[in-house]
Amino acid sequence: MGGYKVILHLDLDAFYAQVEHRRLGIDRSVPLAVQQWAGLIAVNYAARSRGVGRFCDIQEAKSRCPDLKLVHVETIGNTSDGRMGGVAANKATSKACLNRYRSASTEVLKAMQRFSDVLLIERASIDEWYIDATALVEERLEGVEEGGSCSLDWRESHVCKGASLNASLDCDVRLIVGAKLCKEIRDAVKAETEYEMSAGISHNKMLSKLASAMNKPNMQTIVPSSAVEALMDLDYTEINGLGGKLGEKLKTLYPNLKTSRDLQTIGQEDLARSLGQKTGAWIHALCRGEVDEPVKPNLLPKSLNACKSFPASPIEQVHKWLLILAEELADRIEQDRQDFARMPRFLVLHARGAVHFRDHSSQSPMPKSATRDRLYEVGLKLFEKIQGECLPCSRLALGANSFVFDQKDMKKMDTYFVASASEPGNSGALGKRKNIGTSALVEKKKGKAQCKPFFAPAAPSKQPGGCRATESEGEGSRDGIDLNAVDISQQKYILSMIKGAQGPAANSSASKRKSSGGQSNLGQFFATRSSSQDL
Ligand code: DCP
Repeated sequence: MGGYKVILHLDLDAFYAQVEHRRLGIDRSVPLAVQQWAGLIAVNYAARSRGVGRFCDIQEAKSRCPDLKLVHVETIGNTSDGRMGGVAANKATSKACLNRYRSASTEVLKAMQRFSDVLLIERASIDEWYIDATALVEERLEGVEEGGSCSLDWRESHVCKGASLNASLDCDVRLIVGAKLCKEIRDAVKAETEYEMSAGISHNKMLSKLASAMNKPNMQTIVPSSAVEALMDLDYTEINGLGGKLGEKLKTLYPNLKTSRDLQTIGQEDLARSLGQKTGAWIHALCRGEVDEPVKPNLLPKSLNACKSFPASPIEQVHKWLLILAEELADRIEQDRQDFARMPRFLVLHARGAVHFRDHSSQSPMPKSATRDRLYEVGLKLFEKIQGECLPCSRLALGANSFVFDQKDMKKMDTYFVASASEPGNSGALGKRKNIGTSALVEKKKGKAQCKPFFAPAAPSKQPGGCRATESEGEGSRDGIDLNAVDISQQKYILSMIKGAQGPAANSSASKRKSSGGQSNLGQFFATRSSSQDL
């Protein structure tokens, strides 16, 4: 790697609260919080300024802010006609459903992709994304060299406290251009979806993530390389990847060390001895702000899950929950099929026995038609296999995984890439992206001051500490779903498919899409497969 990457981290502000503001037409100045059972899971900034926080209980929140508007997350359960539907929030009989927020997240992604197909986007969670904007920044700078113009005005961004930008440094110029681009992306998202996001602009993912949280809400912050040394004096558990088990392990190993600067005093060999080569090298770089992890395009969930935790329950209750989960999963599989023209190959049931609190699972091929009733039928058989260890039961999850794309669609994808790669100026895998290395640009500007590029090892493939939880699944769990890293060609393909997607009003919820009967081209395409191709 050479030159200076420009990495953006975009994070929706008080995400679920914004979704509810838009859905219910409530002005943003009204203090609002989203509730799940007895807890608050999202608090808007108007409420935060009145002392309401996510960890307040409802009573305390109401006493601090009597005009607080509380909105419960959507809950689903069996209705009198035996179908799933919106029902009153009752933890004993209904479950939380996050479809609203998933749809909103997809809308934001689509808006970002419509902005430019040169951007490499990695979904970090339901409301945050990393974007590698290096190519687009270089393109803009090339335009300047060819006689065009490019604003070097960064007044719309904050600069990390205590730091300043130097427009004669190649690295800072790239961040300034990246910041302009970032503002344009945020404006495009706002115009299309009404949602506001904060953002961080820096040379790597960890720094841009730290930056995006510095001036919330609806602001963006640049962290230039000159700021890194001073910045890396923070509580190391605030760094993405060190907040979980790995952070705990570090605390046990080095009880006196508190900040990332403290961690810098440990030699790489010592870290490697205690934590293994890869993790040791990664932490050594991380605590210096120098980790260079690629932005990995990953638009597709690796699995779809519906889950519910409940008090220790006998088999009749388990069956009742299984039916609800089957309907939710069937809905998600159908939505996913419409969005991505793929079908899962396996159905997996996880159940937790209430005696030993151990999880057991059982899996089978996905039924040919993934309707609620078929998923329920197969789910019952899967539960039978493990019920000896799982009754009474306290948690149930029904999931779908191992996706296959429609064969014809894969062919379409090949054709798309051949065509795309042969367009003049295209570099093949990246389609329209011009093949401009940053080093070439640096070459041309030899006279200018240079600053240190970020060379460092990539993260260990599985970070023991795990990063911040991704998407809430079901009952407020923050375990999140694993995201499937897809290669550039798949990302490009998906991108080409969703480019023509409808605007926000048309796809603001799964149910709306259903009721309008509006299947995407891909949905129809997949639906017309011959039955021999069915799973
Ligand atoms: N969420 C949840 N359970 C939690 C925390 C969050 O269900 N324990 C949901 C609600 C949030 C969304 O995830 O709106 C995103 O979480 P963030 O931590 O990013 O927080 P917000 O987006 O709400 O606020 P901020 O502006 O501080 O990022």
